[in-house]
Amino acid sequence: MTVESTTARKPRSGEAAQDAGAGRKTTRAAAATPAGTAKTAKTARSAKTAKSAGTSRANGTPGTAAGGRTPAGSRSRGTSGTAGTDAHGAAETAERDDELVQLLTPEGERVARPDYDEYVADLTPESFRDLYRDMVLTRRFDGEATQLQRQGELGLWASLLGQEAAQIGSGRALNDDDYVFPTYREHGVAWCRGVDPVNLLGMFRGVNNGGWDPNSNNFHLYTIVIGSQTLHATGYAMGVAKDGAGSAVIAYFGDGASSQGDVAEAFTFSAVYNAPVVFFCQNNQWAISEPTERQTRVPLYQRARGYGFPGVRVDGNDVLACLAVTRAALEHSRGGAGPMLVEAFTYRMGAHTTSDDPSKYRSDEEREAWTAKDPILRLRRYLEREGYADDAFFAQLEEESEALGRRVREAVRSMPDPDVMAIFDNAYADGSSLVDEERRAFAAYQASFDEGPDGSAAAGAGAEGGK
Ligand SMILES: Cc1ncc(C[n+]2csc(CCOP(=O)(O)OP(=O)(O)O)c2C)c(N)n1
Repeated sequence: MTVESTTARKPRSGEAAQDAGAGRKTTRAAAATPAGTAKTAKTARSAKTAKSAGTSRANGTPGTAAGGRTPAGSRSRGTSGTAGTDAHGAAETAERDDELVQLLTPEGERVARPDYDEYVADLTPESFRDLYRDMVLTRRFDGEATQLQRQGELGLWASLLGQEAAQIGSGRALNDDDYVFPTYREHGVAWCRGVDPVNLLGMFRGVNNGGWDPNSNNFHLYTIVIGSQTLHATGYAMGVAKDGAGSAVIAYFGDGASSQGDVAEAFTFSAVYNAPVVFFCQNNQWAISEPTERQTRVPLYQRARGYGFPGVRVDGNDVLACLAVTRAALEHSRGGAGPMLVEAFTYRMGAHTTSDDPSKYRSDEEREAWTAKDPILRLRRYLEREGYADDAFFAQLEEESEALGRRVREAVRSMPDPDVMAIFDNAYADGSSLVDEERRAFAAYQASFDEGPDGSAAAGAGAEGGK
């Protein structure tokens, strides 16, 4: 296998980082430092130093604990869960993990991380409010979709409840020209990319196969086959590198998907081809009913090392840490240093999908413990502690949230049914005689609903016949 050149491409000068505010970009060094981060900003290195520090550690790992401080509240590092153990050990493992990057505690206190602080030193009080707003509206949209499924308006819904920080933090770390390959649960990332949430629902209602143009927002269509999008992302990133585009690609996947062969292949290829791809694993600890510790003997982020690229574990319920770590990882990949794995350690508070019942395999205590670490509550506590948001802000956001809910409900109920024959038109770009035959057979089958057994028009077969 040929290994492509590993010469590091210099980051573009004046490289802009996307601000937490929708669609805006700010040059990180030029942005104001919020009061809340003033003390940590003192330790921030210059942008140039920060960039090299972010990528030049012995193992090339941006900001792993090698040079960083132990996050407050973390305990000494334990051994990893062993496959097949009886207790749900994965959660324990992360809680004891010194390498978990955390910038905000569950109580909303800012924790200093000299190796990552500079990546969020540009955030203003407004940026923090924007991150909060993103998470609240995403949760509202998600809750609305769950209710719509319960009312029979959607066939299925995969809720992101509890994963808002991982998605908004990473989504807001992206530049406009980066490209995203999601799974089926990335509603918060879609929000950050400017995809209209209503468009996410068409596939779940069964009226289309996607609902948005991937190239309009650099956000690929949802992928149901778990893990396969990591290969698509790798191939795309290899193309990006060949084009010298200077952007990065990010592939989202879950802890369960990390057991798929596709993910292993994506890791191998991206490493040897030095592809600018960030693998963002949301470890929500359950692959439907299968807990993480039945799938791995080591924390997932450590797997990257075996493939020859860095991995880092971030507190996935801490939006600030997710933003910082993803920015660092994207800079690493854009800078020509190859792939990187980010494991966002989080928790799926709801069911896997609306057709799942987690009470069959998961304890109430576990969910309650994670409810206390709610990502939205955590940022709200920080906003209040720092005086970044007042009652008027929260009230206005509540109104905005209600309006979004109304818009989503109305839009879903008025989605037109698709033409049932359209599926045949979308099978091949240039058509196929076999599909033509199937189209004819299906049309005849549809028509049979309008006829009685003897071929005469069936009583009561009206306009709805065949639908
Ligand atoms: C290749 C493949 N095998 C099995 C499935 C069925 N399946 C759908 S979701 C899922 C679990 C995925 O868990 P994880 O990757 O942790 O992501 P999560 O849904 O928890 O976000 C499985 C096995 C599938 N969609 N694709």
